[in-house]
Amino acid sequence: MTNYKPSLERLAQLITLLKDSACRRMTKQLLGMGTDPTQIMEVCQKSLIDIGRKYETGEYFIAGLIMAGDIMKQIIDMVLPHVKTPHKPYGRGRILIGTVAGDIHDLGKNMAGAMLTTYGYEVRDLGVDVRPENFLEEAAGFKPHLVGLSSLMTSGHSALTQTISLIRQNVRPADRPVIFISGAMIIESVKKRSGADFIVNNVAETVFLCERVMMEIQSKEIKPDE
Ligand code: B12
Repeated sequence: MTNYKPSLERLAQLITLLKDSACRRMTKQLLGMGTDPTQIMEVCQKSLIDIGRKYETGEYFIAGLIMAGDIMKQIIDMVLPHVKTPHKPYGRGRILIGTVAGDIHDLGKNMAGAMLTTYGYEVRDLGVDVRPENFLEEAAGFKPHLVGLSSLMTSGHSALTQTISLIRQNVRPADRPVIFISGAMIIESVKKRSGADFIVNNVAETVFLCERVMMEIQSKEIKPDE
């Protein structure tokens, strides 16, 4: 078998070809060379989008999606211990996450949740196929600073809207969390319609948004003469 030089491009090809053991080997080599773990995660995300297209065009079947999910999980498990946080987080932010009703995709959510935990956030993950009422119940009890809703299918957009309006209507304004949404089919018009505050497209953006929100909250809590 040809021996390729380890590279992110080659990893992307291997993921798209669903070569699981080669993916593990390549990830190990890349990490050994000091490759930034978030770059590896971005490659995974892009390759999974390609795999999704192959599924759409009939080149891959559902088994391909399942294998892709499995490869992705293995890579995430290898990569996470290598993530270094650049500084102390802005306070210990509380973040509630979950995949909306009718949707069982969880790789992106898990990856984002694990990354935020690594950054020092208190993450409560409600899992997949979460009904709007469950999000509300947890939002009322856990009092998160941020709520992250994952939805990968167009059919999940109404669940996003329902979840957000239920939280907005029932959580008192002082405890109002910042709500962000994420997933393959999320575009600006979905954000507008659902009433979400932000869209995030990848782990780096998610961490950046949470840091920004916590920094703003903290600066309001600290009085100028303290
Ligand atoms: C892997 C996969 C699966 C796996 C999921 C395994 C798992 N444990 O998650 C399995 C095989 C189970 C699956 C099933 C199905 N799938 Co699927 N799947 C995919 C695929 C290829 C990749 C998704 C993925 O994991 N991406 C990688 C992650 C890292 O990216 P991400 O989710 O976008 O997350 C990133 C950011 O958005 C952000 N983020 C994401 N979520 C969150 C959440 C929070 C809280 C935060 C903070 C951040 C954050 O951080 C992440 C990292 O950067 C996509 C293709 C695509 N374009 O996405 C199709 C795709 C989503 N699936 C699709 C479909 C149709 C299905 C099925 C209906 C197929 C079927 N006939 O049964 C079922 C749905 C079952 C259900 N009810 O949910 C369609 C949806 C199309 C549409 N218009 O709605 C897609 C787009 C494929 C396609 N192009 O047709 N699928």
